[in-house]
Amino acid sequence: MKIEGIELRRVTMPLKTPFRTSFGVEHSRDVLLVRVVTPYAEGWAECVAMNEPRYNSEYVDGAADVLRRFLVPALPDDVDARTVGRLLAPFKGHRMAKAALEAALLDAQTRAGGESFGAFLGAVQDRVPSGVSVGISDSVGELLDVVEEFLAQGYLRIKLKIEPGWDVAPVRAVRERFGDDLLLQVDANAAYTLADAHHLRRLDDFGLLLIEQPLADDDLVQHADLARRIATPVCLDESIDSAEHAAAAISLGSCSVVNIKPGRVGGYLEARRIHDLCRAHGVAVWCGGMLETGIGRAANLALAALPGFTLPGDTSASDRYYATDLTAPFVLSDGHLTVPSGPGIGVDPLPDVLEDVTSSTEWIAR
Ligand code: OSB
Ligand code: MG
Repeated sequence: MKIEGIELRRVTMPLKTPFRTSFGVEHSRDVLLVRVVTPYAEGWAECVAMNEPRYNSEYVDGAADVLRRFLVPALPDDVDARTVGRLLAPFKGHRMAKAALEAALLDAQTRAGGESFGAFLGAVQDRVPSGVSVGISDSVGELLDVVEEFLAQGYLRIKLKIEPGWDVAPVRAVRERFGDDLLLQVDANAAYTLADAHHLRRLDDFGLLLIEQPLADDDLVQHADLARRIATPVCLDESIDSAEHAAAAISLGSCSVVNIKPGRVGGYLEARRIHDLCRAHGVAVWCGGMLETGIGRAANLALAALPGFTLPGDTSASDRYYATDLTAPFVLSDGHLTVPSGPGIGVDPLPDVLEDVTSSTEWIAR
């Protein structure tokens, strides 16, 4: 596939309500979009790096910088999207930036071939069950109202963000109010240490599906220790940034579930490798999110339709975060989202919306 040029476009997407986690509060999403232009088709992708390096070490200005200085120039004029991972491997880290470039090329290539991204990846479902990630609230009463509203919309699984001081009480309140049948899990974003093992064991009483990333991202050994001390299944997010990390985590017993985010692991093809590995080892996976617009959401839905995604993901509807999405909105139907079936990721940015939210564009000609 011949590349004519690549556009880096920054858009500012206001969030409907602030989203609070143990690492910070987001009020709006500053998104980097990558558009690749080829003679046959254009490809779009979304870089999931956030404004500040708090979730992991990447941040959006850094992603734009490494793309323009190193990653885009490393591509030959004629490239098969499936080789991009190997071509970019000499540059360490920067997985979110690499993932966006690879995804834009995969979109262009599958569009040109008239194939949907889901079909390309090996999707076996035409719709996927939706969960929702619920931020830290100011009070338990407020949290219960928020959860009630999401359940009324049809979400099939609730994930509560937790941190020290906001864990057992909100979990107990949600469990008591909405009953034992509610699929409920928590995400600590690395806010605890192994010294909290005793405290975290109190969550065992609430029948949680899993606890996501309780400890530091670089601590597979301590996660294995914790996993032996609590009954709630341990799921890893930040700790898994490649198939090699997933293999190590499985060998050590650090987790029994993995949250797969394509951006975090360097792309959809690496995400699929992690899926394949976990599936072979009987480790459940689900598709995480990074407050994506419709562009990233569409591609995530294709991935979440692979057979090993046996738990509902954070693949929520467009209106979870955005009053106006960049694409035609993804709407919940019976608690599910439909996997796009058109060529490539199956969605395009709406020109008027895109124009409105764009703060800058940069064209890198080849
Ligand atoms: O840890 O899963 C996470 C959002 C931003 C960064 C990290 C995380 C999250 C979420 C929300 O939990 C996922 C989503 O709804 O897109
Ligand atoms: Mg997480």
